Parts: sequence; structure tokens; C-alpha cells
Amino acid sequence: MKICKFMFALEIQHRATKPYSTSQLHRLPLPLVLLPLRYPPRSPILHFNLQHLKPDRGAFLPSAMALVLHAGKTNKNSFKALIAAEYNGVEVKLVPDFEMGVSNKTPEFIKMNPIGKVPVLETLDGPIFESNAIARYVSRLKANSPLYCSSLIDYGHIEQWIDFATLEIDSNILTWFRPRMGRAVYLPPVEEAAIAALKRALGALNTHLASNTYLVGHSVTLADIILTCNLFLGFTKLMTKSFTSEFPHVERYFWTLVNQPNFKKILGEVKQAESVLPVQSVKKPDESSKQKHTDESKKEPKKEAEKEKPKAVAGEGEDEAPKPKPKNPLDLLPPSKMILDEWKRLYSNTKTNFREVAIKGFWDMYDPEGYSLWFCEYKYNDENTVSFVTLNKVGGFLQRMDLARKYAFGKMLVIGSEPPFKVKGLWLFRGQEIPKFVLDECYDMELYEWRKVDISDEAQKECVNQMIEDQEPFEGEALLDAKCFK
Ligand SMILES: N[C@@H](CCC(=O)N[C@@H](CS)C(=O)NCC(=O)O)C(=O)O
Repeated sequence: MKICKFMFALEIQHRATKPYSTSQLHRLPLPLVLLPLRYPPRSPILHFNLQHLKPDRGAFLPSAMALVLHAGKTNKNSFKALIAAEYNGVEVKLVPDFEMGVSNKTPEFIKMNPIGKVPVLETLDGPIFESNAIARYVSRLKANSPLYCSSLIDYGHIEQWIDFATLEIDSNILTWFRPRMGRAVYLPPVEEAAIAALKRALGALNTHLASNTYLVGHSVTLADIILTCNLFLGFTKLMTKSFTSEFPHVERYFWTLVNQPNFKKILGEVKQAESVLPVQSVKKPDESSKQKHTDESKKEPKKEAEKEKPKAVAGEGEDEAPKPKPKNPLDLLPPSKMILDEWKRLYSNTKTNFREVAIKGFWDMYDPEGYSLWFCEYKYNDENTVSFVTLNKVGGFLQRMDLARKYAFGKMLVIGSEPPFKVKGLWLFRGQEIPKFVLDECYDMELYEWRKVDISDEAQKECVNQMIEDQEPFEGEALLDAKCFK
């Protein structure tokens, strides 16, 4: 044993800059001590490590004693451990019949996790909560698993990217996601700030992935699993193709990972969101239960157990089974000969002779019965005194219009070479009116004056052409910027 301790000390000292005494070794922080060593499994050093710290009991679990994970089937936080288990060949079973808001409120569950959140992993040595901690535990179940070890610096980098995935990616995605699911109050400036912070993080990630296939080293590590699960929520609910195309290396990375067999087994076929999840009003469980209470008080009193049964609700980040979406009324309009995507493609692909090709093509395609054109003008142009603030305002508007991508095309011009800048736009909408869901859900709409284009008026038609083309000068002035919504 003395020899083992000595060799262990040597190993740790080899990794550290300052020597440790044997008594100090016993007090080393757990992550460092638990770090699987680089030696082959039979080495006395690894033996010492396992014996003294008993970290990997699960690695020797008989298969009948699978670890049990408490969470719903679609919880992206539980996917982290499930994918890690696939890589390590460890059995982790989801508890059957888990009901969010019910199962996690029982006294037995609260004993496992006092905050009552999922996931929780039941192990032979007791429960673990917090999805990253659970995933780390599962990753360590296999000695020398490439998911979580190799060198000290790799370990440092894996931890670095796990924190990045949690604090820079997941937290911003959740700030964007939760109000849209009706689980928090929707505040546009808060959403804008979260999207800006998310874009900053994705930009940094994109730079790293420009020259790296994986986050750390040359194979999948736990950092990739955690990051991909966090991105999964973003890609499937919020980040449309037009959002992610700014980060091509992140796109490549995400699609590569979700298509790895061990990921696919857990995530299934992944589909990118076609539009940003629309904002839902905040659910007020109290009100509905108050109403129910007064109605029910007239009826026979219920059995105690029935009365106290909590209502099943989805938790934060819990991706409840989607309710059948009501059809958008615009999908029920008579079919139009104008195919919006064809126009968008023509617009994007025309690089020369724009008037002759794109503008002419637009009018050839335009269907005045199936679509309508609208001019808009910002009502408070005199407030547009700072160029980047004005540009951000327009950028934010276009982001919030994402929900209308299937039904709209737009151009927004920021006009003038000096402040105050004028903001004017042109929009093509499916149908004869500005769609109601756009008016209801995009608060920017009321900041603009809207006027339907009369296409029998040649002057208005010419103005449409100039806006589509970003013609400069526009109304005698230079353009600070022209943004397209397509
Ligand atoms: N940081 C925690 C987050 C856990 C969490 O927010 N869980 C949600 C579901 S994904 C939950 O259980 N919510 C129920 C509640 O808030 O009562 C983790 O990663 O495990």
C-alpha cells in the first residue's frame, strides 16, 4: 500500500507544480483525485485510486442493477447521461411512467433532490441530481473512458467547455425559450439581450470549430455530449436555418454529432425549427384551479387522495409532448400561383441585372389575390439619432418576424447619411391583410405606420422596385443599411 501511495503521489506531483505530502493527497479536491489516471487498468496506481475512493462501483454493477434515471422521456438534460451511457456501454434506465409535476413532487423524490427538479439518478450509493453531475458520474463508470479522460489539460478543457455549454449557451437559450413556452413573462428587451449573448457565444464556438472537429481532442467527449444536448433545444425550437447559417462550423458540428449512432439512439431524427416558437401567454395555474375550486365546491367532496393529486405540468427545459398545433389560417387560403420560396431564391441568387431578372421575375410571379404588399414607416424617426441603435432596432424587428417566415418577405431600409435616420420598409404578406398572428405577436408592428401598396399606381410600384433593389439614393438620400427578411 505504501508503494501505491508513493506512486500515486508521484503521479499527482507529475501533474502538479508543487509536491504533495501523503496527508495532503487525502485532502485533494475530489475532481482531481477522481480524475482517471493514464495508466493501464491493472496498474497499482489505478488500483489505489479505485480502492481508496470507490468511484466506479457502477462499473461493476451486474446488468440487472441498471442505474435508474428519473425524468421524462423528452428531457434534454437527461439525454446527457443517456448518451454518455451509450458510449460507455453502461445501462441507465428511465424510470417508467414518470409524470412531470407529479412524480417529482412526491416525498420520496424530494428526499433524492430537495429542489424537486429532474433529472435525478439513483445509484447503489445514493441519488445524484444536476444533469451535468449525473453525466460526469456516468462518464466515469467506465475506467479510462475517452469521454472524460486522457491528460490533465484535456480534463481542464472538457470542464471548460462544459461550463461554456451551460453558462453561455444553455442559459441564454433557456432565457429565450421559457417565456415563449409561457413559463416566464415575455419581455422583448430581455429576449433581445439573451439572443445577443447567445450569438456572441455561438460566434466564439464557431471560431473554435473552424479548426476542430470536436471540442477537445479528436473524438467525442462529455463536453460534446453536454453541448450538443443544450444546442438540441435551440436547434429544434428556436434557431432556424436563417439564424444558424451565420455559424456554419457550429451547424456542421451539431449535425455531425446528432447523427452519431450513440446520439441518434437517444435523440432520434433531429429536425431544425422552421420558425421560432411563438410566444405563449404565461400559464397561471392558480386561476384555473381557483375557478375549478368554486365549481367543485358545489359538488360532492372528493376523496382526499384525489384532491391532493398535483396536476401534471412540464418543467423548465422539459420538452412536453407537443399539442397538435392549430392550423395557421393562412394555410387555409385558396392556393396561390406565387411560390414564396421561389421568389426568395430568385432574390438571393440574382447577382447582376437585378432590375431585368429579379424585379421583372417578381412581377411575373406576383399574385395580387394570394398576397398583398405593404409599406411601413417607423413612427418615431426623430428618435433614431444613433446609427447602431437604429440598426439594432431594425435587426431585432426582423428577428421577431421569424414566426412569419413561411408567409412573408420584407425589406427594411435605414435611410440617411446623418441622424436622425428614417426607417422605412416594404413587406409582402400572404393574404390580403397583415396576418393577425403577426400583429398579435410581434410588438414592433405597432411602432410602424402601415399602408397597403396600390399596385395600379405606377409611382408606388416604382417605390416597391426601389426598395427591393436597395436603390441608392433612395428618395434623394443615401442608405445607411438595407436589411432583407427572407
Ligand atoms: N440545472 C438543472 C436543471 C434542472 C431543471 O430545471 N429541471 C426541470 C426540467 S428540465 C424541472 O425539473 N423543473 C421542475 C420544476 O421547476 O419544478 C439540471 O441541469 O439538472
